[in-house]
Amino acid sequence: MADRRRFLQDSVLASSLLLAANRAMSAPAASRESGTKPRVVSTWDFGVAANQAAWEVLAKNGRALDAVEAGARVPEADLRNHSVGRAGYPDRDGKVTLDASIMDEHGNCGAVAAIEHIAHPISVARRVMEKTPHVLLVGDGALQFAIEQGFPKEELLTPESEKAWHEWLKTANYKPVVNGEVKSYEAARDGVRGDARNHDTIGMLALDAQGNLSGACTTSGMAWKLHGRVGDSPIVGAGLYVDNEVGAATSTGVGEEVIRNCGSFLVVELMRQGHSPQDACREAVTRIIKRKPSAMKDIQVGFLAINKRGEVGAWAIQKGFSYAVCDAGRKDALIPAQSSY
Ligand code: SD4
Repeated sequence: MADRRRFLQDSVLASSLLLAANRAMSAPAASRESGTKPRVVSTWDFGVAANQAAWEVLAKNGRALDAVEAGARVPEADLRNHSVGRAGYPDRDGKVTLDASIMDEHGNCGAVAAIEHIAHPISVARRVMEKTPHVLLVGDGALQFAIEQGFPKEELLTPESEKAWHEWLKTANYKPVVNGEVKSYEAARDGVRGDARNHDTIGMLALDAQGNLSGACTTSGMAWKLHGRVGDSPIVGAGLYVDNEVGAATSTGVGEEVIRNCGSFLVVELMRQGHSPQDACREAVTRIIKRKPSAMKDIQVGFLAINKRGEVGAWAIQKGFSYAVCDAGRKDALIPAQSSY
């Protein structure tokens, strides 16, 4: 049974990668290398739908900050997605805890970590940025703030996620799985139940018509994590960083490795030194690999970056990471990222 399930999952992965490759091949080469504005980019295949919501803001000369918030809310509300927002897989105690961060063109930033019962943590992160003198609120304090701000307190654990958690409890074996996002999301979309491999994040970066950059990152983090575990996504400089003079970067994958290396900050600093977005992402991945080369076969980390000119690049440790690009020329490009292995 387990073998059959694995076979199905691998088949789904193979077809989704093929689809991604085909779509990428039909995308104009210019959409990857040459800069343009406005433009929005985001991680993984569900980034395509998220980008559409962001584009509605950008196309009306809206602000990049509004665009990334609108875009990030799409997977947060998507019940097929078990790794962002509502329906996210819980921690090992059965609690859905969410992480999110947002950053604007002025260097303002806000974040929430391990927040429960709030379906749109990205919007709470924005309130932290705009309504408090702080950058990061966590746990109960973040929930209390969200409720004070008028966000509804909700049950985020769906029956499907709860069932998956009970399945996981049978072995209670915690191990992050490379590219769990693709397998589970595609499986969910095709009506096959997702499984314990799920973990994932949307990181979104936008350059608006005024030439300003903003970014957003939101996730339920690693499925079956220890209660209280916080990943890279709400840590400014790790899962997200924006410098309006240079560019912006975001990450997905095993957050511990990204935090250790100040990943997104590093990518932006490398762009400041003259690296293209893709080279900057590759160098940041290389640093991660160098620290623990022997562990890398089981780890995925992917970076996505955009510079001030609107040029885009990405790099991952393993094959399988993809990113979505949306601009006036092409709204639904999904591009397989290059990888070190
Ligand atoms: C985390 N980086 O919590 C997130 C999870 C993720 O693909 O992106 N997984 O560590």
